[in-house]
Formats: sequence, structure tokens, C-alpha cells
Amino acid sequence: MANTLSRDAEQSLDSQNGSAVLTDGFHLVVDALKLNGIDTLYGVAGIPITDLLRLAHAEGLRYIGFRHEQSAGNAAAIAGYLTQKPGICMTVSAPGFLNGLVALANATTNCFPMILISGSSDRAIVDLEQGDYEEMDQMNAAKPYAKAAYRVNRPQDIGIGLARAIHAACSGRPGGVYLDLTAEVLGSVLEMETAKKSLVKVVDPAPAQFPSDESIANALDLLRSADRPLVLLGKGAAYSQADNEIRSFIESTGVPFLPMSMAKGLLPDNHPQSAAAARSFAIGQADVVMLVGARLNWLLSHGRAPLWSENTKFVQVDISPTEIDSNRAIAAPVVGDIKSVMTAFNAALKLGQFKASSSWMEQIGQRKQKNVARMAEQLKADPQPMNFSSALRAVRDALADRPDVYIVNEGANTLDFGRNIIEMYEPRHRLDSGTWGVMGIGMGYAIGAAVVSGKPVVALEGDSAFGFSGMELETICRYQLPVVTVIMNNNGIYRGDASGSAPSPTAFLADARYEKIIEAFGGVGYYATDTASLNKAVRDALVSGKPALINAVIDPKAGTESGHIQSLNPKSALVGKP
Ligand code: ADP
Ligand code: TZD
Ligand code: MG
Repeated sequence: MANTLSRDAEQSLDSQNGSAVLTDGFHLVVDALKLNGIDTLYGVAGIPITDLLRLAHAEGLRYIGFRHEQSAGNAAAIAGYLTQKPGICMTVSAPGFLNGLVALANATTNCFPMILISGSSDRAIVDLEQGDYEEMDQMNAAKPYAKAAYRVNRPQDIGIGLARAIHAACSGRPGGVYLDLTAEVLGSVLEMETAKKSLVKVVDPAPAQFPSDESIANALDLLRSADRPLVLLGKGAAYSQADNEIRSFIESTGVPFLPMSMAKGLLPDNHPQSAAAARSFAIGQADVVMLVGARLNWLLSHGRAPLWSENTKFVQVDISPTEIDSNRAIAAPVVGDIKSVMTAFNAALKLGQFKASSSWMEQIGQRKQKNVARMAEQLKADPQPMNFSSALRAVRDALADRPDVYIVNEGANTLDFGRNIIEMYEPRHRLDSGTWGVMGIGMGYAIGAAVVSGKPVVALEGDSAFGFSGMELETICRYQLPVVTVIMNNNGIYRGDASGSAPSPTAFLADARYEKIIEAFGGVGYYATDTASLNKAVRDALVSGKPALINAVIDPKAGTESGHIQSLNPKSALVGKP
């Protein structure tokens, strides 16, 4: 960009004309980000943000450049989930913005704090639809899919614009925020003095929201009245980082708990009070259920029969008041942030302890034993070729002494088997397809998790799921991130055994050698056709700490259509009729 000023340019301008020191929109954006403790950006370069990224990089911000904006956005979103600070994704106008918008919408759906910052074309031309380069009214396109969308039209508003975006992303229910920076704003020059004054350091972006005493008392009364209470932990509970408060409540009350998939590890999966191995039984029999940061959406069958009993009463802990009664009547809503709410519960408990009955925990224990024995039987099998159970058992065993490893998981069968077989022992270490059941988060989440944690990541990917973001292997290799991608390769979406001469809608190329893709980028490829070599490949790859891809060959006949959610797949009533 011709009108960009480097620091040197500022100095010389100043010394030439002896007037006030000048700066520009590019510098102001970087200064505003730094002032607010933002140290990492995820994005794809191009007009009009190339110089912005260069400058950010030169000024010490970590920049991770991707091959597609959707993955950059997914990395930013998961960074937001893991750190409670908004992950920042930067994109170019129109098509780059739209690619990033999918990730922004996904972040909003999953309640992750993220800010998508896009450069945009000349407002005067865009608004008259006169056909600018990458013309689009991005702010209005973003609005329906974001928690909030703002546009900065004057350089002196950059500071306040970013502050608004941070507050919107982090406060209350977190979500994705769009911030539009016009090319004109980025290139505008203004006096340093004015610029400095315009910056805003956000104070308290996610203010505590204390529950009312009455709501705490009502919830505890309901829980005390229960014969068979159950706590259901969602990813909102994991996000809130109230790990100690939640654990203390569960252990002191003796209430069994169930984690939703991304809440696995909040308490370790082998915790004696976990009811995960008796999920349907615990849900069906519970008379009072306390939802903590979990919505009664499709993932919980909307709280309806046959999974749920009509007589079950609910406590719901959530920061969003409008979540209450969204699917079922909630007898005891507790609106507040989970850390404050659990602290209030724990304080109130000291006055009037309640303890879940031991016979209820025993009933769950018996059911758990039965189910665990059945599962162990299933996991013992070692068929050739591998199926999902045997392959994931091999991966699980390789991870047994590595609770520090982050797990990313997407696919259909790969996701459903992975969720059940891979045990988690640390909070916020399982990152998956989430509320949308979306494909394409894999490499973006893996990169985001590796970048913010510095810890190894194992991405368990269906072969279809992997394809949505597979080119980011180059990104992983370029930054030498400790990401091990394991492809459960059954040659297709759900299954790879469809018959017929032309490729079926669900089948992929047979015996695709995915491990060769990472070799092209200098990473290590493994080809694993049995459980022993798969187990060894995962161990070796983790020890090496290098980018790796393991092609785990799975029986094409092993999967089920739509994995565990076949009931959601509409079938034509006319099938089989003339
Ligand atoms: P899961 O898919 O694991 O069941 P959901 O994404 O459906 O979880 O639910 C997350 C819920 O957590 C949302 O309703 C959101 O409003 C809530 N939430 C997010 N952060 C907090 C927080 N800090 N305190 C209270 N509730 C929160
Ligand atoms: N596109 C997007 C963005 N999200 C989706 N969820 C889908 C398409 C539909 N879909 C699923 O729901 S799972 C899946 C698709 C394409 C892939 C399943 O195949 P896989 O996993 O190879 O990833 P398995 O192990 O073969 O079941
Ligand atoms: Mg597959």
C-alpha cells in the first residue's frame, strides 16, 4: 500500500516539516491490539491487509498464516475457547471475509469468543454497487451470523471499535464478532497525539455475573428434594475455567455427573462419580438434573422422551437468561457466570449440606460395570482390516500416559467412537465438531490449540472430515507445530464400500495414501494397517514432537451411515415404491 507509513516514515515526515508526528490506521490497529494484550493473529494475507499483517509481525505479534480463511478462523475460535481472550482472525475483503465468516458463525454457535477483522473496499463504491475490487457490504452480511458486527469508518475510531468488539465477544454468552476496517481507514494518516488518545484499554471484558441469592436457594432446595440427582456439564462449564469450584461441588455433594463431549476431562473420565458409561440410564432415571453450561439442544434430545422422563425437574446454570425454558420448563434457573454460581453454591452448602443417596450412585455403578464389560469385549477384538473400535483402542493405549495431549476429533463414526473410546483427564483438552456437528474444524483447531498451549495435539480425523482443511498440513509443517493427524481411512463418508461402477455419493478413492501429503511438506508420514503399528506410530510421532500424519486403514465396511445420529437423517417415504 503506497500510503502506509512505517515508523521511519513518520520520523522523516516529522523532521521534514517540523509539524506534529503522524501515524496511520495500520499502526493504530496494531497498537490497539497490543494495548489489549492480544499477542497472536490468525489469517490469510492480501489487499488491503497485507501491510497490516507485516507491521503486526514486525511489532512482535505472532502471526500464523493459513492456506484458507476458514481454518484461520477456526484456529482463532478455539484459541478464544481455550484462553477466554478473543481469538483474532484477519482476512481480505469479500471472498476472504466469506470464507472466514463460516468460522465466525461456528464460533457464535459454540459460544466461543472470536473477532473476525476484515479489510473492506471503498465504501462509496460499495454502497452504490459500482463494482469495486472484492466489493461487498461485509458488515451487513456478517450481522445475522455474528453476535455483533461493527464498522470503523474513521481512523480515530479504531480504538473504540476494537474495544466494542472485545466486550461483545467476551461478555455474557461469548460469541463471534465482526469488525470491518475499510481500506481507507487503514491507509488514513492522523496525528500521533490524536491517535494515542483514541486508544482504549478494555477493563473487565467478561464481568462476573453473580446469581441472585434466591435462585441459589431455590436450586439447592430442588436438589435436596431429589432422590436421583444428576449434574450435566457442558462446554460452557469447561470454558468458564471454574474447574476447582465445579469439582468441589460435585465431590462434596456426591452427585453423579455426566460430561458433554467437550466437557470430558473437566473431571477425569475415571472419576468414581462419572456416570458417562451409564449415560442413558442416568438421564432416564434422574429426577432432578442440574445443567451447567449445557443447552438442551439436539445433542441432549431437547430434553424430550424417550431419552428423558417427563417428570424430571431441571436446575439450569447459564449466563444467558434467554436460554432458560428454551426447550423444557426449568424449575430452578440460576442465571450467572459459572464460576460465581459454583462459588455461591459451595458457600451455601456449608450451611446446609446435602448428599446424594449412595443407593443412586450404586445403581449407576452397577449399570456402568455392565456397560464397561460390554465395551471391553468389543475393544478386545482385533480384526483385520481394523475397525473403528480396534483402531481407536490402539490410539487410546498410545495416549494412556499422555494426559497433556490435546485431542481434536471430527468425522461421523470417527467422532462417535472417538468420543466414547478416548478418555480425557484434563479440562478443555477435547475439541470437536461441537454444536453444529461441523466438518472442517480439524486442522484449524489443532493449530490453534498447539499455538496457544505449546502442547502436542492429536487430531483424530475421518478421511472425509480431514479433506475439508487438509491443506493446512503445510501450515503445520511451516510452523513446525507438534500436531499428529490420524486419519481413520475407511474410503468415504461413513463407509467406503458402496457398490456400482461410478463413484457413489459417499465413497472416496480406495487406498488413498494420505501420509504422502505430509511428506511433501517435510513432515513424517506413517501407514498403519494393524493396531500394533498404529499404536507405535502414535507413540513415535508424539515422542518426535514433529508434524506427522498417520494413515490408519479402516475396513470400508466398518462404519454406519450418519454414525450415531441416524435418526436425524430423513429418508424418502417413497423409497422402494414404484
Ligand atoms: P454442550 O454442547 O457442551 O452441551 P453448549 O454449547 O450447548 O454446551 O452450552 C454452552 C452454554 O454455556 C451456553 O448456553 C452458554 O450461554 C453457557 N456459558 C458459556 N460461558 C458461560 C459462563 N462463563 N457462565 C455461564 N454460562 C456460560
Ligand atoms: N459439510 C459440513 C461442513 N459439515 C458436515 N457435517 C457435513 C458436510 C456432512 N457430514 C457429516 O455430518 S459427517 C461427514 C460429512 C460430510 C463426514 C463423515 O465421513 P468421515 O467419517 O470420513 O469424516 P467416518 O469415520 O467415515 O464416518
Ligand atoms: Mg470416512
